[in-house]
Amino acid sequence: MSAYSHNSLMTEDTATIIATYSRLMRLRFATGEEVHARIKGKRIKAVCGDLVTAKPIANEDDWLITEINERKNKLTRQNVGGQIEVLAANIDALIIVASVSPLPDWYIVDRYLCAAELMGVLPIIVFNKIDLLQEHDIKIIELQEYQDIGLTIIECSAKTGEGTGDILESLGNQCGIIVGQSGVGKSSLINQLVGDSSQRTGNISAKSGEGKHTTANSILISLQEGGSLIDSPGVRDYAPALSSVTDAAVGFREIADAAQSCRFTNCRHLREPGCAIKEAVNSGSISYRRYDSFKRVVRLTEKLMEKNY
Ligand SMILES: Nc1nc2c(ncn2[C@@H]2O[C@H](COP(=O)(O)OP(=O)(O)O)[C@@H](O)[C@H]2O)c(=O)[nH]1
Ligand SMILES: [Mg+2]
Ligand SMILES: [Zn+2]
Repeated sequence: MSAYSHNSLMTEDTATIIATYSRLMRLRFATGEEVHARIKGKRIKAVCGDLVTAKPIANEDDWLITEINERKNKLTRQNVGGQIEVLAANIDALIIVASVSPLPDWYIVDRYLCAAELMGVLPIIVFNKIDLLQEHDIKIIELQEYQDIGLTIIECSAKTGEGTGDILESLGNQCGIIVGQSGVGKSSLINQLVGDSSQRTGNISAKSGEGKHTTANSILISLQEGGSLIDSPGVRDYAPALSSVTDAAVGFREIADAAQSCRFTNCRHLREPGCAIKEAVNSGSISYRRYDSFKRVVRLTEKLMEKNY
């Protein structure tokens, strides 16, 4: 699409980032028109979901992003070097996918949950590939634990379509990002939910500066139902970027709730006397696995803080 078709005045306009490539981004204007754009300066990085201000570049099809508008929120992670990376912005729901195969890493599910709680967005746990289950009414203890703390669980199959409509129903007209281990079926779920083949994952590519076609790192797809979905880049070992150890407790809702009864207001729920969390774990009202997961997040955060200070 040519830059000239967008508007004859060639002025600045606001658009949403709907795909990111190594250096290029795809923007969609409110009119529905889409263009490719570059960003000014190397240090600012726009992500899917960002609202940006962009202007046309004279004699070029590409636009130039001049500003990233203030973000309502952002999903971040800390990478192995301890640096904080933004994965997506302005999201309403975190759709956390685990599957029958590869086997779930529940610690990763807990870390995404932790991020969702801290962002204050709706977490939706999706258990995919149920078509691979031998017995249909098998009870998965971890899913039961999540249900017990009030989380939404959707069991589905991207292959047969079973249960996938429930994801759309939970999402409504909001923007959700699909996250989870590689191979659990995130892209397959998006394809299943979108239906329209022209919008399918992997079909969105762009010419890079060298003229080569590159596949998007991350894409945002609008659903006919009114919501939108972001297919997140594969992250091997997700760790939330927490600013303090106390953030970890906020990220585990049942721990945050029970912490009101700890003897010390600054209790870290590790070795402190009068800790209501340890009592709850001993009595079985808080899952030992979730508590273990919480402690791992605390240790991760401590490591990150050592690296950054
Ligand atoms: N049996 C079965 N296979 C699935 C299902 N969803 C995805 N797959 C397969 O799992 C593999 C990984 O899927 P993909 O969508 O690329 O996972 P992603 O890495 O999370 O995006 C592919 O071979 C899919 O065909 C499902 O519901 N049932
Ligand atoms: Mg994928
Ligand atoms: Zn405590």
